[in-house]
Amino acid sequence: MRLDFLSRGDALLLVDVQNDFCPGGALAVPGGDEVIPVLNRWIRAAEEAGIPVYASRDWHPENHVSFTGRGGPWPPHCVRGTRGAEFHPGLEIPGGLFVINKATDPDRDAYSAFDGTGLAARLHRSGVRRLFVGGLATDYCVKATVLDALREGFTVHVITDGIRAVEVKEGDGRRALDEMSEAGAVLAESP
Ligand code: VGL
Ligand code: ZN
Repeated sequence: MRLDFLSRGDALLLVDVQNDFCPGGALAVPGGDEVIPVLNRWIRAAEEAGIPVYASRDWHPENHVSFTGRGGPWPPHCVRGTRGAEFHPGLEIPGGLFVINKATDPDRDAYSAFDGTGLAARLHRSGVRRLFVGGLATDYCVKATVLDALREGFTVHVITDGIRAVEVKEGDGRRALDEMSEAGAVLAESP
């Protein structure tokens, strides 16, 4: 794949490509693992272009407020230090990957990779202006991350073949794409 439009000031941001969001995981996103070969091509392209790769992970304590046991909407998932919280083993993690742990506070959920992580400052400081975003899930953490990135002033490209939706309600994925597009994100399939 030719991705030679990647250049200085760009970064790849992978959202929550973790075992628990893939088939067999605690909060499996339908077809979640299908993003992996797509995102691996982007990782290789980023390495070739010399642009940084960031990867967020949902990193909950075991008593997290989003879990059903505490009245939250989700089954326990991505408990820090467990296999479910690890990046999917098929993801070809590059050397020098920047890892962002999020939703680590037991009493507060955080869908966006920018929420409470210091990511925006880090990206600005590194001279990043444009983000290419893929991962899981379209209608939760990808959407929240993309909307925050736009608010923070980044140009944002959503890799539409590198995301999958939970679809608690049918159409949630489509609606999330519309929302991201209306907010100013560029939606584009991998070339
Ligand atoms: C996510 C539900 C709960 C996500 C995280 O990464 O999209 N979804 N926690
Ligand atoms: Zn979560």
